[in-house]
Amino acid sequence: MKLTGVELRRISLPLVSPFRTSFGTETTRDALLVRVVTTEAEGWGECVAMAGPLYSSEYVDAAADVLRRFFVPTLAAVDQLTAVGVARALEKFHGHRMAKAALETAVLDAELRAEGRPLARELGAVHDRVPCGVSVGIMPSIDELLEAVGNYLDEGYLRIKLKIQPGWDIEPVAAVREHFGDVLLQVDANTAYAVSDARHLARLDPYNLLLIEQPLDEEDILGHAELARHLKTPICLDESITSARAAAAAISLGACSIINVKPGRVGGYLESRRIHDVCQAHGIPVWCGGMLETGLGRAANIALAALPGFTLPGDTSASSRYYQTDITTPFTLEAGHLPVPTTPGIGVEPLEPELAAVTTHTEWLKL
Ligand code: NPG
Repeated sequence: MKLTGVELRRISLPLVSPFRTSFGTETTRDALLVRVVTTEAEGWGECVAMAGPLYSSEYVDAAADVLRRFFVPTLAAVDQLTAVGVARALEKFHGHRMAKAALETAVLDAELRAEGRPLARELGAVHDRVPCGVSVGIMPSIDELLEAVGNYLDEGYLRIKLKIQPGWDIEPVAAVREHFGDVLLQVDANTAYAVSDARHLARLDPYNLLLIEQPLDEEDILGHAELARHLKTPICLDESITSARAAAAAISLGACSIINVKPGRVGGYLESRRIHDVCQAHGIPVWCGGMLETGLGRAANIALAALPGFTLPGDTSASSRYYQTDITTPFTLEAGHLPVPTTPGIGVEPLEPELAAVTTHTEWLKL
């Protein structure tokens, strides 16, 4: 397979409701899609970088720039291009994992389409549907939070994740527990706390949470290990886990007992599978995170979430949780689950009119 052209497409989709976290409020998803054209087939990838470097150091304009200036020209020079060869070809470039993931996914999609193989089969999926959770942002009031959680539970979501930050933590958790009984519940701090908050965070212990996600800074592995000694609530890492090597180190240092796998954060689906394998070998449960993906990214995430070690519901919600109109055939929840795509590649394609309606810029990279 040889790369013959690459399209970078910027899209802007309004969210059905604002999504507030400790690092900011999103009202629109400005995403970057990558379409590769090869001698064998075409493929799509979605870059999950956000508009600003607030969740991590990556941001969407930088992703487009590094793809255009470095990654695409490097891949264009590879004669026998394969999906597994993408990471090797781009290894000399440091970081930019979200950009690498988008490009690798597009090449993987093209390769699997050419061979007629679905991504789920390729990764080693064992389920044909996956259980879904939903991530609930920081709300203006407890009443609004309870209303939002109630609506999601009515829709069938099997697990609730609450975003927390100092000043919005014990009270919302207590309110949701009191109101909705023993629903599967977890919290996500997105690095908003310090080790010195250990005693405060231990006040979450009585609420029987599945996990607390990324309480401390992404580089503070030892801090998480220290915090784990003070909390009964299991610690899950997200931002800190950028590779299978990072996962192995965090596990052996006792920094986490659960890991959130986000393909964009770790450089793609192939590295995600390696993290899954490392975790499975250590008896560490994993679950699939989300970054407000469109149907394109969602389809591939669902394939990953169907691997055997993904034993907790993921942030793999239905299209309607994010967007009025998705750019693919919408994913709809059935009894709290989403179906794993079964057709070749990532198993979905953008719908032309829907994609055109949200496209803000298209750039064709000549090779
Ligand atoms: O359902 O896609 C989703 C959102 C899940 O909470 C979610 N994502 O920190 O995990 C996170 C958070 C996020 C959203 C991170 C957007 C970065 C960008």
